[in-house]
Amino acid sequence: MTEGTMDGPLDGLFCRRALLPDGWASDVALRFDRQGRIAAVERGSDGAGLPYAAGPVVPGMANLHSHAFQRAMAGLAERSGTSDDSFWTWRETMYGFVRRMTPEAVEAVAALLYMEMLEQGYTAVAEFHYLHHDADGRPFAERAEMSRRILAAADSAGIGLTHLPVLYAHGGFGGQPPKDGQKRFVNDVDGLLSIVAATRAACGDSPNRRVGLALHSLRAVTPEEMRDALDGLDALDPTAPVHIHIAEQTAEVDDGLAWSGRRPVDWLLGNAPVGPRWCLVHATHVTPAEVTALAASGAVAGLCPTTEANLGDGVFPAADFLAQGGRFGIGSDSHISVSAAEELRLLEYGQRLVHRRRNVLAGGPGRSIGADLYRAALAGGAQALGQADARGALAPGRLADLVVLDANDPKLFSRADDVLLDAYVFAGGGRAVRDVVAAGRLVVRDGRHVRQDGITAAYRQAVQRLLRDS
Ligand code: NGQ
Ligand code: ZN
Repeated sequence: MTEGTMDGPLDGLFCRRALLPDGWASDVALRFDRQGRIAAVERGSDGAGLPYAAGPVVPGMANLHSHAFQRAMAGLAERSGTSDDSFWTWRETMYGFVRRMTPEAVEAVAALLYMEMLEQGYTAVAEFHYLHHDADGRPFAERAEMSRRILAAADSAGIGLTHLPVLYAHGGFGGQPPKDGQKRFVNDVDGLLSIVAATRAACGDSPNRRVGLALHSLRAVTPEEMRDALDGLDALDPTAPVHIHIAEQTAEVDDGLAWSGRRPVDWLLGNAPVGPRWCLVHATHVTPAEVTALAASGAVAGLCPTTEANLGDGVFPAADFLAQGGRFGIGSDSHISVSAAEELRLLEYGQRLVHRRRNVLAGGPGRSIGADLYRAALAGGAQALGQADARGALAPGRLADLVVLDANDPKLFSRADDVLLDAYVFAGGGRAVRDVVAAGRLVVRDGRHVRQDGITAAYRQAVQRLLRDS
């Protein structure tokens, strides 16, 4: 960003080059309204009176899957425990860690995370929020206390938020009782719906906030609870997004088969109104028939390649899914890595390793993989956040969420347009993010969040306390 207002809402931005819905365009003036939306897009403008973007401008990415508190344990579960460390032993570590989280810590950790997301090209996040209660598993005096902390963190970082209070009622398929490590997560349907309602009230009518609901997994809810929760959500907002963890681990698929005779994705598609409102997170283990049915449903596949690699999940058959018109978006989930470029890169690399080919996920011959993946994840991410028409594109009526790339970064230098996006995704990464505007506000300038010092200091304090009290 060059001249112009640096703080507070911007009136707009002049872009020498910008990625618009119909392709790259030159000399684009974006004008913003007071709510942080794009009011007008003028091509061939002279940019008079507007601040100039210091590099090529692309829409900001939505991060469709986050457990914010897990940011504070990133890197603490990378030490071999037994000879058979797995997703399930990682989960025990996570349960141990979650015991120490206070509302203050959740807010400080989430604020740092959301700041990092902005610095790494994400302008909005869907928070899959299941840490509801105090350390003894008792609801806080205000049941939505933890959700409010997430909202406060999003406000202080200035990121867009779709908040998804999670229904977590059981410890395994068939209504098994929750385990001790899960007690902070547990609500009945009414308890959860009251958190959804309170969070909706707290968000007011901000276009930069959305509230939906998540079902933790088919392990954690019975079919009756699922139906009741969806009915309750529909009564509040029949278009609100619905997310679920679905088939991340082979043991989960085996348990699902033992429970119902059907695999998790197959069961869900047969027993729930899965459609474009839905996001199926980690649909990793799917048969070709499930891939076809999932693509046809219009739901978004929520892919979190760095976490799925970190946890040893497996590889989602992305090539088959995309070939059938499947929609996807990306999430940083456990936040072992927080980088939009890295998720897209690993998504493609997983397919290259499996298929032993290059350039697997391109939309057709001669197309740029990085640019195709970026565009697809913009659309899928916005849809998963319940904001298909409100985010993900530089167009009138959409939120003014955008990333100014650093064309002088050596990895991007002398590349343009889609080739520049390839360089960003495969070679440049987060260092190539220069300035970020979220809902019309400049939140990252020259690679640094405008509130970096205060947010980082609060995080340091919170983490020191967390680790000291362990
Ligand atoms: C979670 N995370 O809820 O944080 C899960 C692990 C579970 C991922 N699936 C716990 N990556 O699925 O039971
Ligand atoms: Zn998750």
